[in-house]
Amino acid sequence: MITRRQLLTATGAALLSGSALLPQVQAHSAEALRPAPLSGSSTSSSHARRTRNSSYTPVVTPNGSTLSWAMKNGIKEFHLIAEPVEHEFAPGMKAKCWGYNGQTPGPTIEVVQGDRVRLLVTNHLPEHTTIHWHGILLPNGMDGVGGLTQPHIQPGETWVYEFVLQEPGTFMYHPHADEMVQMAYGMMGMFIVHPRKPENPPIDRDFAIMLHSFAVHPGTYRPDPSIMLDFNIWTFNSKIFPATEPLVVRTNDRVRIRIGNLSMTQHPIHLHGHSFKVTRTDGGSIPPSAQWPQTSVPVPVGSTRDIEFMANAPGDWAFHCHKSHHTMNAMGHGIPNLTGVDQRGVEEKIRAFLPGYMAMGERGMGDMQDMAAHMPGPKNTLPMMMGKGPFGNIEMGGMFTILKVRDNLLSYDGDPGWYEHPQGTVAYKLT
Ligand SMILES: [Cu+2]
Repeated sequence: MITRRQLLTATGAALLSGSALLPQVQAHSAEALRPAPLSGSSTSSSHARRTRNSSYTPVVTPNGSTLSWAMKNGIKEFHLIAEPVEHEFAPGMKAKCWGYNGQTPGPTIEVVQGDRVRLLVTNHLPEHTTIHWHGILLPNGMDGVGGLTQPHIQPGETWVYEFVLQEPGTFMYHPHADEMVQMAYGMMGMFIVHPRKPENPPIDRDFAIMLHSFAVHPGTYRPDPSIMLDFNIWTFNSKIFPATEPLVVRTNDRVRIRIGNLSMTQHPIHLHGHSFKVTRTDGGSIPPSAQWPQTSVPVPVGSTRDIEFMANAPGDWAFHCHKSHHTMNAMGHGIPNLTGVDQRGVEEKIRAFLPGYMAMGERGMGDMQDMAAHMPGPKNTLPMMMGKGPFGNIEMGGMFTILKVRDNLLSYDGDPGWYEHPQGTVAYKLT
């Protein structure tokens, strides 16, 4: 069988290099060797792709964006504004968060190894802040640790960080000032450095996902920074399923997913239907001889993991944290265990005090999603599960999304819908 890549090579990259639908072709073309563009535009998550002037496949930040920049005398200049953000985790639940440039996580910073960057940081928060560039090798005074390497950035002030990116990789940024509060409110972002030399083999689809958790008690709107372990909102790029955007790829695309973790617990991130290798951490690249095949990667707190694989299996593949509570939403927490308890009689008595009370979970909790649909819950919170699939409820929320691998994809934009299974390839009921 001829693969798509072989076909493209055979037909000649030049022939196809103008097609926006075949971004990977341009990696092989002369266009890829042109100097970097003079300005970068802010791209919405699913529209990012290799442009004619870049030597890399732009990273897609699902539900997020990439920070624009301007070239000033050979320096790439970025501007981050630390500010309060009204954030929606999924329809039905909002919170008063803090972030950068109107969002949590902040926009992804994307540069090339060897670039000199100037990062302007303006503080529109009610208290002081700083930004630490996590994992990046830089002069000590640019490290952004309030009190240790610089005075704090007071409200209204703009401070400047300037350094040269020495190593390629997946890094992060976050405050090193009142961390417990500022990070609990959502202040963080990804910082991606592409290698100066185009990658071989090239990456066709490159995604960035920041893992985080929030404690937003039902009926409240401000994340609780005093919570240390018992969070109730577990997020991919500060969104919970089904509000998490799917990862859309073509069959046989070479895919990288960069995962950062600035929550307070480790997350084993699991991909269905594929085998991947961990190619890099925020400490550097892992030599091929030390990479082993995996389907789950533990992403420790305060670190990043890059995974790479060939998306060689068409379908809708779950991509999620393997801690089962982390694929549940707020109302799955701190509930009484009533499995096996016959609650007849009790239900009516409780209803006299709590109108609308319904007995929960006598046969397990699989019925809870349907119950939640017609049972008014407390204000500003979400039922423990709320996904819907082509075969019924997907009984998850939280850190869950779907890798959608398609043979005949015309565009990476938008959601291609549910996978249409070839006949005879779906589990069936014995009759
Ligand atoms: Cu987890």
